[in-house]
Amino acid sequence: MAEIAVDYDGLIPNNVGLNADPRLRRALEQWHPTYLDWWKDRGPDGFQDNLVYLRTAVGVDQEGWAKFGYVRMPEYRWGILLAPQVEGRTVGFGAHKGEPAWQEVPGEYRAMLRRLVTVQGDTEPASVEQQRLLGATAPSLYDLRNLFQVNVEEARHLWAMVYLLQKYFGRDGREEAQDLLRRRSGDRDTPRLLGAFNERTPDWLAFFMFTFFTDRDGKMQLHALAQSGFDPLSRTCRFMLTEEAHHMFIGQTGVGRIVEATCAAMKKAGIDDPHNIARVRALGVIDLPTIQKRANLHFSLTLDLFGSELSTNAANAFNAGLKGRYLEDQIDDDHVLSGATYPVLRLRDGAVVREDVPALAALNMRLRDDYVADAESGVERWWNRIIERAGIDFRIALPHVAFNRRIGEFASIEADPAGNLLSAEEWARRRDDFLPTASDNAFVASLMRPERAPGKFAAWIAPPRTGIDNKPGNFEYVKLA
Ligand code: BYC
Repeated sequence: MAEIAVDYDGLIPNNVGLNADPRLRRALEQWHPTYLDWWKDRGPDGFQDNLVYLRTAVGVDQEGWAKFGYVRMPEYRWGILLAPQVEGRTVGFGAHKGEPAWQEVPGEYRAMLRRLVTVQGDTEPASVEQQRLLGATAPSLYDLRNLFQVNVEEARHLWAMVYLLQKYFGRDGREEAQDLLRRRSGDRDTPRLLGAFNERTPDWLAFFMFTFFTDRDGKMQLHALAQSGFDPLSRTCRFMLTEEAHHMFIGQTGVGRIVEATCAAMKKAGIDDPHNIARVRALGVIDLPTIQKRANLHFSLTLDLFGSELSTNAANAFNAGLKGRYLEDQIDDDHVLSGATYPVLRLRDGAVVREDVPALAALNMRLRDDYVADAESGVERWWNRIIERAGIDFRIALPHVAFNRRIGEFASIEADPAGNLLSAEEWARRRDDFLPTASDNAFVASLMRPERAPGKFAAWIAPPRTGIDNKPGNFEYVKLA
């Protein structure tokens, strides 16, 4: 099948042939004004009239898919872009393995597929809402621009899911698309669908932790959906992953730069003990134990996004060929998993034990294990290496999966970061050693003052190694005038 070239001229840039599909175009054009109202109301607070140096997707080739330039955010070209169709692609796993990939929704799986697309779609605007107040306290123009880049691209990911809903799910798809703009992160009556997307992102440390940990869940889930036998979903997610990589880069370098500023200030002041929190804070940088507590919080909140240890939803989605495993097409097995088992951590008689369970039921945990390995390697390579190089005796470590959980097996118990089970009293007594306290958060908040001169950075965060699009250090990423 010939590829449809990217149409960049119309209201909605796309490579899905929107001009030849008037019904879909009308549905999207009707959705657009409500979307813009949502963006103005719940998107970044302020800065809507400022020129921001953003990248915009203009193609789907590996090379040269984006261009950089100054745009006002409401004028950003949110487009619908799918990765190129793979000739002769087949369903790669489950009961339909080997059959041609679906170009239309398979009737028997309609509800399940709509649910997956809706849940994925719901997270995208949720994250924009969570981050909407951060612009006021950006530690530099570089960071301000990165925040807005993440925001416009998460909003484009909303467009990507809305396209699928409106193109393939008729009337109820259009209703779901409206509801995606109606729910609100943290709202008591109409909250977002998944727990972590109703939490606050109150400061820049939270933003960087979120983009490191929670966007990485996005990466894993998008990879699993990119394996889908429903080809339009697969192609959509493959292109979204191209953008997602930069969001995680912002998180890992963001926390890395905070760690770097802390280590440099400690060395300069001759402080060897990272646990001397009062002295470190007096230098105007964030102490490493507080960074560890924030990592404990964001990691455990994000683990909840993988669902329960044993899940029939996950087994059904796999059997149906709708949601695969991470890098399914590179795994060497039968891709059906009928007799296979997988080891899962469970709670048995008050103890955490590893138990072999049917692999189909354990797919959420398999994806979560891949996630944990990916996050762990990021922590080592980006954060701990910086601390090590500074010669400071401290390591950031990810907590045990039983720590601070609200979903699944461990929601009913308390555990310390090493995975030792604690009584409710002991948890209450020691909680503040593990998770950020009100006074930790107040200290971080006290540092959040905007730095708006080009090339200048707040003292608690080091400048990046290189600029965006190779721009020089004093580049004006956001024109504030
Ligand atoms: N909060 O069978 P179970 C991203 C519900 S992030 C509330 O274990 P399942 C991004 C569950 O819905 C990636 N409810 O779960 C990142 C189910 O309800 P029903 C987003 C929860 O279905 C940063 C029941 O509990 N994409 O892209 O196997 C910025 C039983 O659960 C939660 C996806 O998640 C929770 N945490 O797995 C921007 C992919 N967990 O059906 C964007 C699409 C579970 O009984 N979603 N429940 O009413 C999915 O694949 C699955 O829905 C989940 C849950 C993995 C989320």
